[in-house]
Amino acid sequence: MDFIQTAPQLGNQFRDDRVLRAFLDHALPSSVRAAIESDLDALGAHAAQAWHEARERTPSEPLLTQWDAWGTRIDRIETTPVWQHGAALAARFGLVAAGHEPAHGEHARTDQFARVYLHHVASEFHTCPLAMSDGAATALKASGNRALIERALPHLLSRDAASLWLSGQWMTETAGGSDVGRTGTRARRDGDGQWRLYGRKWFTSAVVGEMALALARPDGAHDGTDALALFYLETRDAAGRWNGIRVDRLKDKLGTRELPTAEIHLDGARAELVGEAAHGVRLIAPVLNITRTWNAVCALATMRRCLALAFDYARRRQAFGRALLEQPLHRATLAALQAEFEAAFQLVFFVTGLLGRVEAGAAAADEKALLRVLTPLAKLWTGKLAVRIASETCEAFGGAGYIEDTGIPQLLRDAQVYPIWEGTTNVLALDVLRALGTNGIDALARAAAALLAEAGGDRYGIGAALAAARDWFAAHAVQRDALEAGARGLALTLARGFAATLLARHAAWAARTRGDARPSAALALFAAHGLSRLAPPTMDAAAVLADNCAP
Ligand code: MFK
Repeated sequence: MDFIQTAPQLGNQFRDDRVLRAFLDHALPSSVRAAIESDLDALGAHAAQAWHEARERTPSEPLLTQWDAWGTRIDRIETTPVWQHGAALAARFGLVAAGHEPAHGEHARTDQFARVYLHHVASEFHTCPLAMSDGAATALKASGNRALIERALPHLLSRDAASLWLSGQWMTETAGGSDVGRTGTRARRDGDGQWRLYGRKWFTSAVVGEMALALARPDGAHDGTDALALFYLETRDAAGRWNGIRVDRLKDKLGTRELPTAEIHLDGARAELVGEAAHGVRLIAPVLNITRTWNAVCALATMRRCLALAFDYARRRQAFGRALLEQPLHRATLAALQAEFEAAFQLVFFVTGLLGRVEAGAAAADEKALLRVLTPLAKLWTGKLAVRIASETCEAFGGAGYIEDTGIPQLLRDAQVYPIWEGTTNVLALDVLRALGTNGIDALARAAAALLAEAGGDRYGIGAALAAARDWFAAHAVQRDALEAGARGLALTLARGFAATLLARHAAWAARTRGDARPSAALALFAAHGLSRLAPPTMDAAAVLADNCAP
């Protein structure tokens, strides 16, 4: 009989997640921790079950049918079975609502994002429209538009699947991808004073949702970002007919294939202004920051799934006379990835805690500035890290990691969306510059110093790495091109350095309260791979190499 390798197994993804459990023990009051335990346990069980069930069925993808048999345009999108069950799970576990409910005060966002983190991989990226719905609820609250708040929030934050709404965030166009200021969609008032939208949106991930927030340029407004206005629209009328929306096609994507991302035309869609008839990017910024937080949490969830599978497999798989996990090089490889994950985990969940404090009105001014800068830092670093860990996971499985029905390649294909969605790494690095310039760099330095004091010392030169980044920022502040050219290195250094301060604090707590040496070991490994990613001066060399096509 030929040898048959046993497949990797996943246990309850809450019970098995030492890092999540210890973080929640550390960060939450015991009453909140106890109140959410059973929901997290159920989500952890569902995550494992969904993984194993997915291995046993043929993958399915959404389907767009544009015309019925008699020639009527219908634009019907059938979603996958997992998506059809998505609203029920989202409502039952409050995947959006928990972040907005007052029961757990400033801990609401930590509770919510622990749920999202456990559910994400099992959801087939149903978390994408949930993220945008959360962003829309947050932006509408911030707008103060009472009519829209009363109309949409009870649906967006519903715990009843029958009344739960999903929202889209319709920004991206053919000319305006990152440069949203090039938006071509027009907004025009008809004879009744009703705003109507006309134009093409090139990536709409939630056209199956009930509403959307969309940017458009009111007729007569000038070019550029600040003249754009933010509009609210519902996708269908009371009879279920499309509201002036045509679905041109679903995108053929590298990953996230269960997510029906569409190209659409707006052809007189009825819409309401959210605020003034300008400054729409400022009004939609809460959506950006919330979805970037979701992006970071979901990237973290992919890393955790990869590591859970890779470690389990390394215990099962024998090579050269012993389990892979007993092989020094394989063990060192996985441990280094685990260390990166543990540092990233501390950063992302620190951001969720800070968001909860800011929204609950419990935060000082410094904490608001810190949240503004840590949000893009967490998003950009975890996006890159998820791809790296997913790629290493494929390799850790050898040939099996390249075979579709193991489920491993999909983790890599899906992970590649994290650095792209919601702003690429470079766009986010430039956003970090925006945030650093408005008190962010000082807030970050003060917070890092306080965290290192709590950690009881700085054995790995974390303070020095952050100080060097701060000096680099100050030295380049007036050389805009040099500042931008080095922005990615600066951002990665700040993300790694600040994550290290958080991991140091957590490691000191874990050692003191439960004699757990693993977070300290993670910190040592993380720091050993270097905290600084500051770019050496490369402006001139980059300019020369830009001409690399000439013979
Ligand atoms: C499972 C994972 C969950 C995630 C799912 C998400 C799926 C969503 C799919 C998508 O929709 S992806 C499309 C996402 N597109 C982007 O993220 C756009 C990328 N481009 C940017 O982020 C640009 O930086 C931006 C368009 C926001 C601004 O570019 P500009 O034209 O240079 O604008 P400007 O003048 O710098 O900023 C305009 C205003 O917004 C300024 O405020 P004021 O009007 O008061 O001066 C900025 O300070 C403010 N602003 C910009 N970014 C901000 C912000 N405010 C707060 N937070 C921010 N992040």
